[in-house]
Amino acid sequence: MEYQDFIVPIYEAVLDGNAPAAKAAVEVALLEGVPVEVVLKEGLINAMAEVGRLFEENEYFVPEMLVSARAMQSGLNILKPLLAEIGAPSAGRVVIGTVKGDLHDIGKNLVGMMLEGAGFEVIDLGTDVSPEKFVKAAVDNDAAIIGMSALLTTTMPSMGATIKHLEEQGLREQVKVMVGGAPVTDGFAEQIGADGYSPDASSAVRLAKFLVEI
Ligand code: B12
Repeated sequence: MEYQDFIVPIYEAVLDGNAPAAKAAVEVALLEGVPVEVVLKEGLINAMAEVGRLFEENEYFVPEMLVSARAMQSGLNILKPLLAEIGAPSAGRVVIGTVKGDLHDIGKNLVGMMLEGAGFEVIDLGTDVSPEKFVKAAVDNDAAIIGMSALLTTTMPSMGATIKHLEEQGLREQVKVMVGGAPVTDGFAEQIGADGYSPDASSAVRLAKFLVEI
């Protein structure tokens, strides 16, 4: 059998949002000797790219995207230790979190999973993340991007505070900042000096790739 015969079931399980099938298909592919990078790129990453496309075409909605992202994650969890071993190149590290005072994390999680699906290493700080914590995590992990999510108009200013804190630490040039969440707009992103805004998880992947120039 060809590699492709083991890749198709992975791809389809992710598109179907079937996490147990995705996990099983990844295990079979590895047992059959398909290289880890091929499983990752041609199976999981390509499938998530297709999910992103379907979402943009209004064929998939947030619930479908969430179950697909979870299926991708269950396959990725098996690959992670193996990828670390072979030192597969990552697209870059992204520190992501929901800003201080804000506990909404569904959109942030989706963005994080889509970024992982696109080959980024994601360090998820969770919710209620202070500017200091964002900046410290970016430094500690040598991150290329900080991604902040806010769902409340009252917590949006914390995004600006994080950018200020980056500037104060003399790190603004080293780290790109992208922002999102339902109340956030392009204009707001520009006003606080962020490097980019995107309205949903699939365009967040495009934005992240643009910011790290890949
Ligand atoms: C679910 C929900 C909750 C849940 C959150 C559960 C959880 N684990 O997240 C619970 C019940 C806990 C909750 C609590 C509250 N909520 Co609430 N909540 C919502 C609701 C219904 C949906 C949010 C959601 O998950 N959407 C689905 C996801 C997929 O969409 P998304 O978050 O926008 O994310 C997408 C994009 O924005 C983007 N994106 C998101 N993050 C990022 C980050 C980056 C870097 C990028 C590039 C892109 C990006 O990509 C995502 C995927 O496509 C919204 C209503 C709404 N329409 O938004 C209200 C809403 C956000 N909540 C609201 C309020 C007021 C509250 C409370 C204050 C209520 C209260 N009085 O207690 C509390 C606040 C708690 C707190 N401190 O955070 C208001 C906010 C009003 C305002 N203008 O500020 C809203 C708008 C409801 C309303 N119409 O009044 N809430």
